[in-house]
Amino acid sequence: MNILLIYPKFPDTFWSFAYALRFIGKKAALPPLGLLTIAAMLPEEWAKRLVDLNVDCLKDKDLSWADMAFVGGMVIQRKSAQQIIARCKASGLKIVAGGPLFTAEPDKFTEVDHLVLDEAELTLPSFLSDLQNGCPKKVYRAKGFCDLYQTPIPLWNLVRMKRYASMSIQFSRGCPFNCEFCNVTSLFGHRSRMKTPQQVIAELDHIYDAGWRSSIFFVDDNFIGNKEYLKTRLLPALIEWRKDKKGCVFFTEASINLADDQELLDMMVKAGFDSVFIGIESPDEACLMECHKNQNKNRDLLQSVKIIHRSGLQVMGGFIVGFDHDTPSIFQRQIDFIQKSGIVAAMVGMLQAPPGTRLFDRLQRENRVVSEFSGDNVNGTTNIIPKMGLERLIDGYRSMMKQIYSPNNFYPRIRTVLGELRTPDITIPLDFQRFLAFFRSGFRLGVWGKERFHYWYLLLWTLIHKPRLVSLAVTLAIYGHHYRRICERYIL
Ligand code: B12
Repeated sequence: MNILLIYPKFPDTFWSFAYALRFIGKKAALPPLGLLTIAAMLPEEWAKRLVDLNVDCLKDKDLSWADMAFVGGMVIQRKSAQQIIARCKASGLKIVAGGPLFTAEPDKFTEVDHLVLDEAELTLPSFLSDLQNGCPKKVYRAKGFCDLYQTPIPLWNLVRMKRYASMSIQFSRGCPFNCEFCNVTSLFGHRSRMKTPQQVIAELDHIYDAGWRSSIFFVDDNFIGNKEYLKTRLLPALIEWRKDKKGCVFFTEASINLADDQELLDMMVKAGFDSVFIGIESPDEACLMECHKNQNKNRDLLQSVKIIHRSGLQVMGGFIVGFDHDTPSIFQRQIDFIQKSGIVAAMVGMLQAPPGTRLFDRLQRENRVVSEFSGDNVNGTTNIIPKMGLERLIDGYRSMMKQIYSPNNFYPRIRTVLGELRTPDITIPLDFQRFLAFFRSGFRLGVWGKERFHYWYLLLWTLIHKPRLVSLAVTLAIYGHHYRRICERYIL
């Protein structure tokens, strides 16, 4: 059997980092970990090829080589997935599809031969055995969630690592919290299901042995879902692992209660983590109450961010406007919070209701869900009727985006975070690509860019105050360029 694994193209969005990747000569941010994991679950004797449309083209000769196509992806890749399916159909190829897009919208893909949905650890074995017996079904669904002990090491040899900015590893799935707008608990459950430290180390060894020294994303829904296990099992193993290793800086996603545990923060930094994405959502207590973001309530959110920065982790933050309790003053309050926090990568979205969330159910009961969920919560659209009125929300959102990414606000935030961050001991070795990125940014931002004054002032400031963070300063300046371009093209 020849299996072609195909990953659809992402549109340009805040998260694609398309405009930033050009500086470092990379084509995509991350490899398709879901498909690589699936590949490892298929019979060893089957030949496998991966075509990730974010770094490759899908050629006719790939299609004619294959006996079957396996397609994965998320809702935001819907359009590209539909095109891939049409091409596979036209060349008479049987299609197996799974992953978040198809699990969320199976009814929209009637032309797919086999929809192997939910977690593949639970559904793929039945499909494979039915296939062997000559009676594969159209749809495979699972009840409940799998045990991650069964998850194999992704087939990393299918990927050309050099084309990506980061590699990825999944330690856990699920989140103990229950935010109203988030679909993580319905997709992955309330309990954090974890791999053993041995599994994680084996995955890291594969990536390291393939020559990778740059960043690695722990793609967990909430990395600190089980703090005890982290402190006693995983982090000690990671600290031990990196003793004889170079580079490989980690980043992940976690909840704000990370700030309450200094021991955990110190261990994460020692293990090589340098940044963390956190859902801050809103500085307004009534909004946090409304969306059941209990972990963010009754705390000084600014102070929590500062604690994390001072411990050595840069905070990237998610923010939402358009809650029922939001009044027009929210936009300025969010801007003030973001500026004071020094959160450079501030991903601000308008409240959206993804199907499967409690928010979706509530707003549907109130007849306030008006269109399909776009799959992207940072694109200046929403599928709901906001209480403050759609026009007012869009206007406020646009003006907020314009302000937070304008060089006048963006560059001071970089200086705030650099000033607060504890200088890391573990860094990515400087390679030719990153060296080149420095010159490209000097030219693009420092000569051509409207921000040229801010750019050189930042470099000078960093050289004086935090010389070991110059490379981070350049990286953050490049992010700013990406955010501004996306804003200009799609939001403003
Ligand atoms: C890493 C990640 C990203 C990376 C993408 C990297 C990449 N190249 O894929 C980044 C950071 C760029 C990203 C961005 C976004 N993401 Co994202 N992301 C994740 C995250 C945290 C991990 C994905 C992962 O690697 N999982 C590990 C693998 C092993 O799991 P998996 O992919 O689900 O695969 C399993 C099954 O789904 C299945 N499977 C997968 N593929 C296939 C294929 C076949 C044929 C079969 C049979 C089975 C199968 O088997 C696997 C093993 O069980 C998930 C949350 C999560 N826990 O999965 C969200 C998630 C996928 N992201 C999501 C979203 C919404 C986004 C954004 C749109 C965010 C936003 N701002 O709105 C952006 C859009 C991206 C863009 N470029 O514009 C949603 C998708 C929802 C959906 N139904 O589509 C998720 C589920 C998070 C959530 N809470 O809802 N994301």
